[in-house]
Amino acid sequence: MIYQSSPVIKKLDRPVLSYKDIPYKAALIFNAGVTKFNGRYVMVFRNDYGSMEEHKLEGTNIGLAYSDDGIHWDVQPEPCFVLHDKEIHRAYDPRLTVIDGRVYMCFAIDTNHGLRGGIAVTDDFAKFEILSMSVPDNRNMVLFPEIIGGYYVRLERPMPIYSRGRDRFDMWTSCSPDMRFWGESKLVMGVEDVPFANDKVGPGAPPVRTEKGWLTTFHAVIRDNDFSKNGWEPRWQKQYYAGIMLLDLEDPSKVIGISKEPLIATDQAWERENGFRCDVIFPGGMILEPSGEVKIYYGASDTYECMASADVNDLIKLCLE
Ligand code: BMA
Repeated sequence: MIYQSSPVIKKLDRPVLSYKDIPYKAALIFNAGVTKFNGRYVMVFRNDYGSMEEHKLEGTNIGLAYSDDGIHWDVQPEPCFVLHDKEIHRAYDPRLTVIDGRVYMCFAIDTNHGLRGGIAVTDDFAKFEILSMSVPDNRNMVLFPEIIGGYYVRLERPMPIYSRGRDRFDMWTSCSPDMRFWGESKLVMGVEDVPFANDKVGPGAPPVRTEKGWLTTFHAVIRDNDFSKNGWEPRWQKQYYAGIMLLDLEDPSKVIGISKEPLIATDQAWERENGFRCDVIFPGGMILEPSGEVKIYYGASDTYECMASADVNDLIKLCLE
């Protein structure tokens, strides 16, 4: 990768979850959502199942795991969420936010008529009620954990065609009185605002409240036509980094500060080698512990789920420098 992880980041010496930990058919385990619920850590993770050896994928489901420390995970015997019918191919990249004691899950959906973003609610991870599904060309939705100014608020990444044939996707907010009807959309951050992106920027993990503002990760993508084979596919020309930013507590469409350099890059062997798409960091979970430690969960190379930690004040400093 062009950049390295920030010195404030401490990575674990192994992924927190990989296909070897899954008691059912599994291959690529990544892009998980994580939260604390009823006294435990909960993770929902993307499982693109198939054969690691043959580099063949057959389908996608969303698995469930619990943990007492956020590091060692107890994977449940069955996937917890699958969407598949004549219209819908799959749901993936789940994000979790607890609001008023209920767990909301945002996810991306591939359909015959485009990519959509969905929101479901659950109280037990056994039954999910789908509350909304967007029109096509929007995804990477994450919900704020509080009602702000009377509304639920989400970050999202629509996929407009203004860039004429090239990806150039930016981060937006929308709000809703009921999780079903979404509007009042505002641009939060464009690709041009991030020094380590030339292709797209989008939400990462659901934001956490700090005294200085909403602290939130994002993904930032550099595309370079000179990059060639780097993973299972003949060509993979993008590098995905995690960045960190602060948003205004009362109006989260207002940016207070954005890190000038990436927060997390791939630098460990299991993040860089033999992955489906190497050089991809995709943050999806963030937990602020009472001690000030921030646990950040991210998919690495679209193959493993990993965790890193940092001190909340160091993260805030990176946004304000
Ligand atoms: C994005 C999404 C993510 C994935 C990333 C890198 O567009 O599909 O699920 O991690 O690409 O492949």
